[in-house]
Amino acid sequence: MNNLTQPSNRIAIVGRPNVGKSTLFNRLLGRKRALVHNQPGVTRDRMVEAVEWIVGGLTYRVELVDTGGVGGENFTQEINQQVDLALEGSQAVLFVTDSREGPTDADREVLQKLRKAHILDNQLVIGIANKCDTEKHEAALSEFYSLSLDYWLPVSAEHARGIEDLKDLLVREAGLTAEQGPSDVPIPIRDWHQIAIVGRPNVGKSTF
Ligand SMILES: Nc1nc2c(ncn2[C@@H]2O[C@H](COP(=O)(O)OP(=O)(O)OP(=O)(O)O)[C@@H](O)[C@H]2O)c(=O)[nH]1
Ligand SMILES: [Mg+2]
Repeated sequence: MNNLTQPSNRIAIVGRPNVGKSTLFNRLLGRKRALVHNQPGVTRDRMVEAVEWIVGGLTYRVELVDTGGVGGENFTQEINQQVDLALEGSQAVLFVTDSREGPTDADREVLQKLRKAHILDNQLVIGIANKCDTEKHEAALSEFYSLSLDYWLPVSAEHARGIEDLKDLLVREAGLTAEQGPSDVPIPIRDWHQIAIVGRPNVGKSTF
C-alpha cells in the first residue's frame, strides 16, 4: 500500500489464471506493481494498492486488489481464501477473462463457485473480456453474455484499450465516493488536447 490515506472505494480483480488480472491491475494503477508473466499461477498472494483516479473532474481514491488466479490446478485453499478476503467489502468485482479463448469451462467454474458462496451477492460485477488488442477481437464479446454478469467490457490491459470506459462505468455504477475537494478539483487531462515535446538530447525541451 502506498501513502494515500484510507481509501474507501475497493475494487477486486478476480478470474482464472493467466487472463491478465495483474496486467489490468497495473494498468488501473498506472504503475507496474504486480508481476506479469505468460505462465499461469504467477500471482500467489493478494496485492492491495491505492490509487487516485480523476473521472469527470472529480477525484476518487480507489483501493485495487489483485488476486491469484482461481480454478483448475491452482484452485488451492490458500488462493481461495485470498479471493474471499479480496471480495469482502469491495464495491465492485472485475471478473477477468481472455477474449481470445472465449468463455471457458474454467471461467464458468470460477463464477459458479463465487456465486455458490454468495460472494458476489452485494457487488457490482463487471466482466472484462481482456486481450481485445484490436477492434476485431471485440467480435467475441457477445459470447460472454451467457455468463450473466452485470456488464461486459472489451479491454486490452496490455495496450490500454477500454480503460477509460471501465473507469467511467465503475464510477457511475459502483457508487464510488468522490473526494470532498472544494475548489482544488483537477480538470481531467483527457478532456484536453495533449502535446508531446520531443527532440534529441540537450536542445532545450524542458526549458521550452
Ligand atoms: N495480448 C494481450 N496479452 C495480455 C493482455 N493482458 C495480459 N496479457 C498477457 O497475458 C499473460 C498473463 O498476464 P498476467 O497479468 O500475469 O495474468 P494473471 O491473470 O495475473 O495471471 P495469474 O497471476 O497467473 O493468475 C502475460 O503474458 C501478459 O503479457 C492483453 O491485453 N493483451
Ligand atoms: Mg497475476
